[in-house]
Amino acid sequence: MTDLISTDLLQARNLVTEIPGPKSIALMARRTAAVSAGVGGTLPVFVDRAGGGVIVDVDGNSLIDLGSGIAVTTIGNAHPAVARSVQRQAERFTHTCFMVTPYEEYVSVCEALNRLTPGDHDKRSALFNSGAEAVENAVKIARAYTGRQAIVAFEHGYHGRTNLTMALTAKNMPYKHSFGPFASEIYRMPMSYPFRDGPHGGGEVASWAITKMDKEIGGSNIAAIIIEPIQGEGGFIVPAEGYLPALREYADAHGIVLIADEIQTGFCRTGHWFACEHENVVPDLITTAKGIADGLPLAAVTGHASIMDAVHVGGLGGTYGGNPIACAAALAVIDAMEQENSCGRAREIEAIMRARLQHMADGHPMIGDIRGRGAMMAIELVHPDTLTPDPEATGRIAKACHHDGVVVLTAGTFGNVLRFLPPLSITDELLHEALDVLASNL
Ligand code: PLZ
Repeated sequence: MTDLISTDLLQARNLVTEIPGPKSIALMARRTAAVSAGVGGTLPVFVDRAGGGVIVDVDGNSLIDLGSGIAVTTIGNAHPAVARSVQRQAERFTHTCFMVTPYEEYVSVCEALNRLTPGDHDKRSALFNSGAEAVENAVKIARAYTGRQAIVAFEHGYHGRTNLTMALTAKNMPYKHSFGPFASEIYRMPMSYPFRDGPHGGGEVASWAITKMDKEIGGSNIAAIIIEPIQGEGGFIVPAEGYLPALREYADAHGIVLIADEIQTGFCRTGHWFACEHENVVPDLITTAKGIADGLPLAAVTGHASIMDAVHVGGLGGTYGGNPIACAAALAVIDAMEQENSCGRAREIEAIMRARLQHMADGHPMIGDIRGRGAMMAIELVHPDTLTPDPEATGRIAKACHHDGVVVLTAGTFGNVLRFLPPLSITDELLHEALDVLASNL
């Protein structure tokens, strides 16, 4: 683990002021005066540096990072290989626009995506700037290929904040409220949610979703089914075994493009390169972003050559899509993930977290469910012995962890899920310490 972290960044939780400290408070006042109030905020501290398993704020407080910037800095923030690759690229050229004068780095990222994503069929990729933009393009591609319009999304799903992706996203607050009208031809289907459906609910939910698709839309009108193999913002909902394969089967039977949105789950986060591998589901298209480039803005759509090439020439693009610096970062990330066995590390983290969370649940009946895969784990908080969500306790515990120097995030349709997305570069010691802090705040 020699080259994973800048060596001068102490890997310890260390609070030298109250959270937030005076410098963060002063910056927060400037933020309030300068930044739109519409931009939300989780922690009141401003960052100076980050790497390994810590975020150091401007007051010198070192916080343990269980958020990875929402599943982005998977191999570790400011990973030295990424920093070097970005610097080298920035010195050569920062931008030409791939559509005007192309460059090798874009092609290399596409080659890597075509190789690493599930399925050994002939594939093509296209690069974009954000997750939402990749999702929008996947929908455009599926519509062009099928000549159909209807898009199926799911309860609790999250796909972004642009107009089309807001329509695909399930939750009103804060994502959609007052922002309509939304794009048409989007249909929302029941999602398998084992904690709430009961242990045998998976098959029933799948057949109900399929019946509804068939009766309410008609299979031959559906261009695409888009699903997160593990729902991220929705609360790390892992569908019951068999649910995703049932959708795959229905899509095959009706010529529907199955899109796996792996923007949050992709790139070793769940212990495989992509979460649909846990159930051997091969999607037709896959959207990626976040973990692909350690924080540089990059996203992609990858899939069957026949689908990806169905779009007319010039139909896909954008000024910055596949920016050379972002591509240089992605190539360093992919190389590091292969060399460092990141998928294996995600599984180690899962083993540690699952055991610790289970132990906490044994003593705290408010923990109704422990779920997730790899370094993507969560607990769902309810009023003891019921399914009634407890978002107040969730918010209170998250705040207490922040105050004690641990970055945790919340999620879920009901706001009652604490989710943990540590960078894979976190040490076991720091991970345990963060979990100690969590346990002390339950
Ligand atoms: N699809 C599965 O998780 C982004 C959202 C943070 P962008 N999730 C974090 C917030 O509150 O805005 C996400 C995702 C899945 C699509 C997206 C959208 O990716 O890069 O944020 O556009």
